[in-house]
Amino acid sequence: MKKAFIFDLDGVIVDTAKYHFLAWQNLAKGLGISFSSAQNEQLKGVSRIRSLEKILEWGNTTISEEEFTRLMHEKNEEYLEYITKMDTSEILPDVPRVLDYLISQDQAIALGSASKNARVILEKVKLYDKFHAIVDGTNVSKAKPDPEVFLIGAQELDVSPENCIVFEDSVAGVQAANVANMISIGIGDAKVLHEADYIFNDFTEIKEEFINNLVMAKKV
Ligand code: B16
Ligand code: MG
Repeated sequence: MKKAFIFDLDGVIVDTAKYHFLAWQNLAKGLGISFSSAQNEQLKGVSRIRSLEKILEWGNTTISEEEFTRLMHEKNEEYLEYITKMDTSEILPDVPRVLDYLISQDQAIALGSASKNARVILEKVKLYDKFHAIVDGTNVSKAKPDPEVFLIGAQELDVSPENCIVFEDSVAGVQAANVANMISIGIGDAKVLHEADYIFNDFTEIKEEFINNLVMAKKV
């Protein structure tokens, strides 16, 4: 049986949240807004536009449309400086093992990320070639929890949604997978990701037997 395994990027394959945080923090500082790492948690899986809107809301600040566009560009320029230095050492534990096992089992693999920089990051960490389809922030018009990003991935792989399995670290991403009628696997804190069908701290806990069962499983 062929299933499609759809991976989120930030927080699942690599931890780019720390670079987003550095760049957003600098931007917030320039606006006189203080911004904590707890607040950064709320930006995970959230689009670039929505992230800036949230930071402005937290700081009770309004800016012009031109300033908004300029700041988003500036933030991304700084973020790009960090990610161009990334290499394979930044891949989260056991992600290559799981990807290679899926490939050995002839399963379909897609990326489903909100990031417009996803392709650059996958190239930097040398995982680009492992994906049969890449759906990212440049392909979608609706942000998670809307299921668009995962539904496009399923379509590109020609696999029906109920035969898709999504790995996600964000609440919005887990919700998007559930709305799409896909099996959702939360990667991270079980208290935060309790809406997922299965939850693991990281990929070191995901064994081949579990993957084999997923290949045979049906979403109920
Ligand atoms: P960019 P994911 C998301 O990636 C990040 O978690 C989120 O913090 C970021 O704002 C968003 O991508 C957009 O990223 O500015 O690079 O387009 O978790 O969906 O892989
Ligand atoms: Mg994520």
